[in-house]
Amino acid sequence: MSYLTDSQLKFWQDNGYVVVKDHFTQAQKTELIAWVEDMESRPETAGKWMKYFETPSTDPAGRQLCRVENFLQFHEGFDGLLRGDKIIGILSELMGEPAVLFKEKINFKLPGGNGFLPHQDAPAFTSFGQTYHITMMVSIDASNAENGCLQMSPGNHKEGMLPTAPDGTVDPEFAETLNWEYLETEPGDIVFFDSYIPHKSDANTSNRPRRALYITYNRASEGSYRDQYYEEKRKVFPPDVERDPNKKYEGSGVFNVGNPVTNRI
Ligand SMILES: O=C(O)CCC(=O)C(=O)O
Repeated sequence: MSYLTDSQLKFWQDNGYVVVKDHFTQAQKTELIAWVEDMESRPETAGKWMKYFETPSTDPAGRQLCRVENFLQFHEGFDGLLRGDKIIGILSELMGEPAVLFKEKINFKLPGGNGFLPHQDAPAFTSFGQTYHITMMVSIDASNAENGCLQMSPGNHKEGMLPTAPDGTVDPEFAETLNWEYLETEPGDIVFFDSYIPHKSDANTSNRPRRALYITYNRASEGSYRDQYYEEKRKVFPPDVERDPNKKYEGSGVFNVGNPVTNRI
């Protein structure tokens, strides 16, 4: 069974990403907003979903939610959808073999939320020996240049690891030489992208949230490491609520590549 058209599959091969427009029904889109708002409103709780915060560009003293991770085991709806047959089927078609969910997050990018430096995801996902991932971005709100939509460098997924800065992002001078395209989306659109495609985004300068799911999958043949990933992340880069005030959390390394989470030590 094929979920994607030949032209979508060709675009994927050539560019390292593909957009599936308006994948969800209106009822599903409404439900997705309610699920995202449910996760947003849940209190910071040690040992459960992981909430991360940033300092918004509009308020140097502010603390603003930028991300929730590790929530599938606490949310039946998200779990059923993101590990369900249809989504896994599409990911498996893109992978060319069975896929398994690796990790999940919601990026909130609320007004004033910061952008992401140019990066490839691959260096952040190598801890368990996996060699390849695909991330599915589900647009909850419309995204555009003003609110910090994704920007892709099409075709450069074929170049392997690009010159990298010490923080794991693409070397800034090299990044300047790449071709970048804004990828504007509507609610319910899906963008699938390869773990080697360079991407980045700007800050949200609008007065409305730019919320999106980022769900990452790997080849099932390379193992199922979601639980270990979050176990390790809790140790190395825990959410604020789990931080020991006497401990230093420097070297968040692969758990904080190119993203705006404030490292509150
Ligand atoms: O949410 C964004 O603007 C970009 C997210 C991103 O690049 C990432 O999570 O790797």
